[in-house]
Amino acid sequence: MYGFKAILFDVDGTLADTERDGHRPAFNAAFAEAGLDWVWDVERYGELLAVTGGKERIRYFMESDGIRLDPALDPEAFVGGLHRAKTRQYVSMLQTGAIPLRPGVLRLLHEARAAGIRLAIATTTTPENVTELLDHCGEPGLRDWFEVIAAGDVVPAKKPAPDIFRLALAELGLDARECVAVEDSDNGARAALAAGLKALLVTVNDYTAAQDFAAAPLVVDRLGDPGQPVRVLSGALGGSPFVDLAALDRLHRLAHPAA
Ligand code: XBP
Ligand code: MG
Repeated sequence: MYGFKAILFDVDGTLADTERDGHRPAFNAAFAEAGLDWVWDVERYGELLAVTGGKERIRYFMESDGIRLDPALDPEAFVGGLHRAKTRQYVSMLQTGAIPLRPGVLRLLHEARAAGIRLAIATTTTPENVTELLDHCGEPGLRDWFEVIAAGDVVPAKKPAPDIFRLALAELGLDARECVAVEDSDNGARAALAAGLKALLVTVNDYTAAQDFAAAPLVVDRLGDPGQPVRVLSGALGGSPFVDLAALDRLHRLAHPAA
């Protein structure tokens, strides 16, 4: 029996390493398709990840690079069109199965499901990107394991605002104290904490390892699997060699001693 009822997962950088080899080339393909000479290399994209949301990231890039649009063009329509093209490119990449889940994700999802722990997603990315990722990661029906998929433009403000986590909690009908959250980025960690999700696990990746996670109770380099131990960057797993339900239960008990 565990002290928490649900796990809320972020997607990009958490369930899968999607940014560098997924979203970034999809943006570049959309720019090329539109006849633009914009190219986001790995380093530049890392800087642009400071802004969550694909449309928001394009706007931020244009502003920071002083790119002026032809006054005859409607900026919203222009950015919206580019982003739809990017999503099309990204989805076709996902459909080839090119983006696997991170080590340990499927094991932990299986453990949670077997233990009756409810599963939800709270992500900034476009809903279609979530379902296509889950449909092409080799576990048939995985998308249906998630009771709630809160994604994209369904909320007024994106991470680090707490909105998407609050929406997922509301749809689960649960209080933040009854849940654990898993994130990968400082924007995501701030969003989860602002939503009251104190039982927060951060699994860093190449783009986020250097970010500030001082406020997160447990930070690791990945969920890990048997034979693939985890490196704990802050906090403690309490004896588990990788992130399992017992480790999350310990995290939850420390975050909510009264629960
Ligand atoms: C990360 C994001 C997303 C993606 C791109 O989402 O900031 O915007 O980078 O996806 P997460 P879209 O909350 O899962 O870490 O282009 O669909 O926005
Ligand atoms: Mg993320």
